[in-house]
Amino acid sequence: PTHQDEFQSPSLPDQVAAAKGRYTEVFGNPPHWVVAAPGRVNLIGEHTDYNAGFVFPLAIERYTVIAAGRPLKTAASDAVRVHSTLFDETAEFSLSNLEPKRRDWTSYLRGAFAGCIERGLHPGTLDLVVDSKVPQGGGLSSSAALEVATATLVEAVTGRTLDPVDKSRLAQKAEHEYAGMPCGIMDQFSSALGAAGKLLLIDCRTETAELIPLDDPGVAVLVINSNVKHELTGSEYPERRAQCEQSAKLLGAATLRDVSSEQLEANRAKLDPLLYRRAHHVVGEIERTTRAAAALQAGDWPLVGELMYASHASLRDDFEVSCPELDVLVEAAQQIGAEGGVIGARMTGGGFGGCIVALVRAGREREIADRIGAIYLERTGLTATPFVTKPARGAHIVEG
Ligand code: GAF
Repeated sequence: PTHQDEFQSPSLPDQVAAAKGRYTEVFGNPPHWVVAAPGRVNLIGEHTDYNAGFVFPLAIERYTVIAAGRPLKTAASDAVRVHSTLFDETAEFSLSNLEPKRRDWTSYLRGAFAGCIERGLHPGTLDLVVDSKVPQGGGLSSSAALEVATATLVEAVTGRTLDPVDKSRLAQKAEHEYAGMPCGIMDQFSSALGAAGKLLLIDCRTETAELIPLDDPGVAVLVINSNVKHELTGSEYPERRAQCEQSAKLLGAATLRDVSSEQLEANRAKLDPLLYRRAHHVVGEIERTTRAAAALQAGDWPLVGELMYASHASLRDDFEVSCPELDVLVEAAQQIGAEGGVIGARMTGGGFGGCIVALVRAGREREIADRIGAIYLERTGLTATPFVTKPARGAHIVEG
């Protein structure tokens, strides 16, 4: 089985040892620095970040690790060689010509290096090995993990420290300009600022977060990958973003964060039915997110569950970013229900495939995952990949 089939969290020390081993094989000497940055799963608050709203994610115990060192032979002072264990290939680029328009897997690295250099942190020539346990295309922010890991590596190499919020902005800009994806701040922020045992209630207007413990020993986080990624043109995300901005404008507000449910209803006539549904999702989702954070802190699990299911329904019906496979997974979870140990479930991330996140009763994770997997297989013919995680530590320097 590949790492994507691991139900429990993979060991970070083992991953670090493997990445170092690979570095030595590929480049002929051991690495000097090792850094790690996690993926994330969002508990609730979807498509709210670019509307200046709230999101409520946790970093997951699945890391992108970079091992790095200086080249053995004197290379050009700006040359970077990077070996990917996923693609089993080594690419090269120059720090003096980072080429924002070239789109390939090195975009995330090139974009993050550019942001660091802009801030006066120049790492100089490097050899790198990148190894990731964050499933690709699963909506768990594998790209943010790579951007944030790269910026963290530059901190290690230069001995300087970036403000972590600025680091997430730099990584977000890499995603915009080098990967061509106009994302919000959630994914990079979660990877940079994640904390063990804590959820992050991020206010995307002020770019500040409240750390909220997930410390009920009776509750566990279960993530289930649908293993589908719908091949869309890629225009859906920017299109949703534009529709949100358009609705805010028609409502006379700077952002949808500034619109309450009451205001939206009172001004419904100003929006066509499609824009109304988009705005209805965002305005409702921002409210659900702060309510869910309060309910979680109060240990009101039935309410947290109800808000998660409502979030899913809203993403499916009003925002239209779910897909049949995600709907089947959430329906299966809901069918098993509280009696079967499921607190709540919803799609997580941008949508159109990827994962669902469920809160379940601790001790029943495997049994619940198996039951959902069986229903999923029966209804779609597909195999889902489940795993459990606790909120994980954010990006950090491991060695060097
Ligand atoms: C993607 C984006 F990158 C995030 O910024 C966020 O908008 C999310 O989709 C939807 O909540 O992960």
